[in-house]
Amino acid sequence: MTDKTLLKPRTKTKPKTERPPLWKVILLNDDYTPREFVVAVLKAVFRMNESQSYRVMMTAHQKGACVIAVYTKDVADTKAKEATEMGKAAGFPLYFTTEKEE
Ligand code: TYC
Repeated sequence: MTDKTLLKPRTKTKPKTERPPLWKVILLNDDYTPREFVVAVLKAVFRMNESQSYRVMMTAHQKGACVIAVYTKDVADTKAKEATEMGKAAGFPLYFTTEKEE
């Protein structure tokens, strides 16, 4: 083997790994769902602690909506549906939606 061969620059570049697009789960305010119930759903479905879920609930309460977290589309859809169903099962209009993150 010659030196020339050994000194040949490496031109191979590492291909960038594509990241999947992320989807936001958004909590919408309503006038009927009790605050404690919203907090309980956030804890159960989104694995938040008491203070995190209280802050998210109050933000939605005061501003109309609050982004909870971002996930891949499947996970975001499943969690939004599951959380909305918990409200529905208890007779509340609690609503969670999803939106693609740009
Ligand atoms: N606005 C509700 C009330 O006053 C509480 C609430 C907060 C409901 C956030 C939904 O996303 C929500 N009882």
